[in-house]
Amino acid sequence: MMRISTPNSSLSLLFLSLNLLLHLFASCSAIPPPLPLLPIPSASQLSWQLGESTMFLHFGPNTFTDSEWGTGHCDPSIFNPVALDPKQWARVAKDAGFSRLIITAKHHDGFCLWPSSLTDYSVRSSKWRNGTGDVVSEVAEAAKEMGLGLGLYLSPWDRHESSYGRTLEYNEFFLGQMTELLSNYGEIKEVWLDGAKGEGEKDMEYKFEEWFHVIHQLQPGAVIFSDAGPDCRWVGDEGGVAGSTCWSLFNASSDTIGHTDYEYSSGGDPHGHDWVPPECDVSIRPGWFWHSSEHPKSALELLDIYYKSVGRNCLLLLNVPPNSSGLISDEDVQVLHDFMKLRHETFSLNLAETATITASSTRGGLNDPKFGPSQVIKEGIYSYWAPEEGAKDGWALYFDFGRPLSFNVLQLQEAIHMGQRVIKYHLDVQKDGEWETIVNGTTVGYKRLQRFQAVESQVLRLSIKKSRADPLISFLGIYLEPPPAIGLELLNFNSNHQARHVRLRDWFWNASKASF
Ligand code: FUL
Repeated sequence: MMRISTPNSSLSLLFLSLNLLLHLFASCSAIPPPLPLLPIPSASQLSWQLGESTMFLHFGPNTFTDSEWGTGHCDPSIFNPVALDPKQWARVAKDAGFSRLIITAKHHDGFCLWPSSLTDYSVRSSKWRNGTGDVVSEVAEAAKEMGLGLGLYLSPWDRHESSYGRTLEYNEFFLGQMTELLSNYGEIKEVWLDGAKGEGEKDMEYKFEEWFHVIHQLQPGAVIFSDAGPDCRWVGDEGGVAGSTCWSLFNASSDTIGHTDYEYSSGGDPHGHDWVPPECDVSIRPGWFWHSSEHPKSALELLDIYYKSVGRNCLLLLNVPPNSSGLISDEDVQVLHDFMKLRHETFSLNLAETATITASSTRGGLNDPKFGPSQVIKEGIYSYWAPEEGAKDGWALYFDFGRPLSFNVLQLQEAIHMGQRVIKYHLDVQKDGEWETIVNGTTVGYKRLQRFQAVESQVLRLSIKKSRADPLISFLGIYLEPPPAIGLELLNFNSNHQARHVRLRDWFWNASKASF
């Protein structure tokens, strides 16, 4: 009996252990990420957005003629930046946190900053380096050295070229110039195309579709900017301000280049079928080109623009025009330095980092840290908190700082590689055991920044009320923006100036609160 039963019981023991192993294996195996929600960004759109800000460089004959829209008929010999130093431009950009540079290879006047073989209206006909120079090449080299991406603006409107107005001929000319630029200067990260055209200009059709295909063929990693995409869109104003609700979703076919619908562009479209995130272009100075009589905005103004562009799911394209010597002026460099400092003062300490974080539910349960609530304090979009699939009891994250803390800035980010989802949320503090809402918000997208009156609290709740699908929150930051930081410009000013700047500071402080 014993001999017979032994193999049987060892067999059942084996089955039992196998079963247990299988069970253990099943409960240990990781849960996969949820499905993305279309549309989602392409790899080049993602790297563009993660870069956050690009320095725009308007430079050309206008820099020397004190004009904004050159006629296209000024003598090319006027272009002579004797101290031209694109390495200085790239250094300034790098120090100020920009990830890319975009140079006006050709503005509306038609003058080319590279020696194009298709026209003689270029650096080749200028006095600069006796016609042997190439600004685009120097910028490309400087950007590469500094680890910055390079973008090019090639204006469709050309006031010099005689074929302008004859559709076929001009489109061939334009695409020929584009091909030169995209073939000879290494990797190009962005091609910038606008729809500007002066009143009474010759009527002609730009073959945008053909241009877009050739650009993507020659530079597969480049994003194309225009009023309506295909890869990123104009936000609709030149003040650097996006709508406070701002979707990367968009219907590119609903917009026409040169005829932007401001409401549609600044807010995007929650039902859009295309991923076309917005870009906010704005100049540090009143004009796009450098003029000796103009001065840069203050660091405070730039900070406000930053909150309303990068902080509203956009890329900030800040124009810093080199002067007629070929350098970025000291006063612009100083403002950019202060702007960087202001951001650093606020964003270098995330108060949420040491908090105890819990969530209404977690995908895969609490034993799987991959989608757990603590993911939201890791920088970047690729680690994120995901709620349990189809959770019925709402979506919320709770933070306990362990002691009361003061704060006045919220940063939220979504895992946008999985699609833009959040439609409505609020941030609450606990007062005497009751929740009190301090911030209401709509879209998040790549990054949402919100300033509010400073509050003190030990406990916080982020409640997501509406979302296109399970919200995937990749980052939550809680900061204290020190009001006196805004007084940076007080340094080195006499008392009259000080009074003006204190007033300015208070105005900004109040205005920025009022706008949320
Ligand atoms: C516009 C142009 O007309 C301005 O001169 C400037 O280049 C701005 C960035 O784009 O369309």
